[in-house]
Amino acid sequence: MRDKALIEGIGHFLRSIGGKRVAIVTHVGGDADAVGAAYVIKRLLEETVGCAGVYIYVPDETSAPVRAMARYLKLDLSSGAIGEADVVILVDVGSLEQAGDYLKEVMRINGKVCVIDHHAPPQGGYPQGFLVFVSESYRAVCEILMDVAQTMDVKLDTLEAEALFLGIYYDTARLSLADQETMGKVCELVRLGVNPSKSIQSMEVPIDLSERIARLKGAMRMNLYRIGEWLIATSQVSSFQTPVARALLSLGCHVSLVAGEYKDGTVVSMRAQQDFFNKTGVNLGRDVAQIVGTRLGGYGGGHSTAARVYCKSTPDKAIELCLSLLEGSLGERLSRV
Ligand SMILES: [Mn+2]
Repeated sequence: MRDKALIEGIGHFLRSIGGKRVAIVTHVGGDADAVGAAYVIKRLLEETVGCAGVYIYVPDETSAPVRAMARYLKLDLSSGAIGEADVVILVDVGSLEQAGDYLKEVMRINGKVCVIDHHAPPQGGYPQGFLVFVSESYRAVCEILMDVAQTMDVKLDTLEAEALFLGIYYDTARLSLADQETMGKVCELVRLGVNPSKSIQSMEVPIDLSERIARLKGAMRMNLYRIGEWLIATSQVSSFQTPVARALLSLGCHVSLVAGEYKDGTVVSMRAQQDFFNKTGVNLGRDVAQIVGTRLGGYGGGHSTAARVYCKSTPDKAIELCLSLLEGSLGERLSRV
């Protein structure tokens, strides 16, 4: 066990909230680790602790693989307001802004807020009164939950083991970042009934044909710019702007801006590599999307590496403003590549 005190702390906390109504909130969009861990926390609270009701909230839009995982686990993801929760558990969030649209409600909750995470806490820490269980020594929150289940003397069933396996598998970049402890845990999960290829298949959903076309057209129409050591790709498609922005990032640029007409205006989806944010401090939500929204008569926001804006403008004008804001933030001129 990497951090016995942390694990016992979480075990005590979970056992202390019997009879309560609990809302579990993941990071924006969710992923296998966040959803897998949330699922097992929900099961522990319902089956072992005896909570009054446990609901899982994934802020903003979920990706197709995350929806497929939830279906596989027969897990209902809640949408809409959190409402009357006695306890909120933030899972795998990394920072408060990752609670997305739920942040306001979380801050206003008239009860306990707890964080269970393996990301470094935000600069300045979490607000006072939050119960924070964070350890960067874990490769995945799902790995934390495995130790918690053991400490609570709970034997995981096959579906729970699969949920934790998927979280560990994807958060370790398909086990390439796994150390001996992680691999030992994976072996234990296999003993509990996980069939790795079957679990992984459950998340690898085929991409819709229209989304494939959008992604490929997005790549064909790409414009590429360079600012210092950073590459910025822009493109325009009439739908699937967000998957196209993600796809361009996976081709190798550091920042992608993908625009399209939407209703009587324009939408721009933007994505950045984590490395870009870490080294430049440029936050797409705060430094680009919010400002574009304000200046072009719409609204925008999001997070450091994922943001979106709606505005009353043409796609060309919106992208032009995004680029000039990036130039301003980075303090350098861009050039066409
Ligand atoms: Mn994680």
